[in-house]
Amino acid sequence: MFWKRKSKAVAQSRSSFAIPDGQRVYAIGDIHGRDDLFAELIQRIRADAAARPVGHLTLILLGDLVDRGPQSAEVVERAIGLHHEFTDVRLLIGNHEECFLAALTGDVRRLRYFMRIGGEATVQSYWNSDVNLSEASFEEVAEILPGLVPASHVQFLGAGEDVIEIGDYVFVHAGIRPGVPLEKQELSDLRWIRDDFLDDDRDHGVMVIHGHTIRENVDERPNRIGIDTGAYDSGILTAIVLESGTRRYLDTAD
Ligand SMILES: [Mn+2]
Repeated sequence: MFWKRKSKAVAQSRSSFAIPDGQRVYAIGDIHGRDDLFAELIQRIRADAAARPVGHLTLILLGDLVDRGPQSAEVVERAIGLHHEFTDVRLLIGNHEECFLAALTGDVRRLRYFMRIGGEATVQSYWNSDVNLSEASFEEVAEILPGLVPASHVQFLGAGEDVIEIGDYVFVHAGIRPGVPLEKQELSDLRWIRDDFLDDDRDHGVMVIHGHTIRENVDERPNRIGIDTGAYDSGILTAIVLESGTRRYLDTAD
């Protein structure tokens, strides 16, 4: 009779993996310098949390806050401030944080590599110097950059974790080496692994939530869920929401 706008249903799937009752986890994928999307997704999480009060809320950043997008410094600043609003904020160190921190040691070779994989945008976002960045040599950037990045940012990123376990879920930046116990995983795998993890369909005993590898849509498999939807380029930043045995997603689309 009346035209009725179809309300956006909250797709929620039940699974055999669960987190303890009374808790909710929001885990956010690779942000890569898109503070606009980060702010938007936090707003959606804020609204979601207000509409559905819960005993304990954990907010996890899956890593790769910096590089590629234009606002890396702003993203890190926003991430640091989240604890004012959310009591339990946890950060995983991504491969891009690893390279950023390495570049801040003044090592020219590491700076060069960092800038090659997307760090140039990060350097730009922190660059507040009389020296013109486009005319600066790698040696000059390696020397100047450490003085331009606030100590609070270095400390925050450096204090990130490598593995987070909650209930039947494990959160890592890139993935895990299949068949290797969690406590024996190598940092290079946790932060960098791709096909050896992505193509492996064995049961890990836990559900692995990861970022790092871009897919157009959430990549839901029986043993892992990838939520890096390529925000810096696609404009879609995704969060997975876990509660008891259910999971759903929030993103910055439409
Ligand atoms: Mn990434």
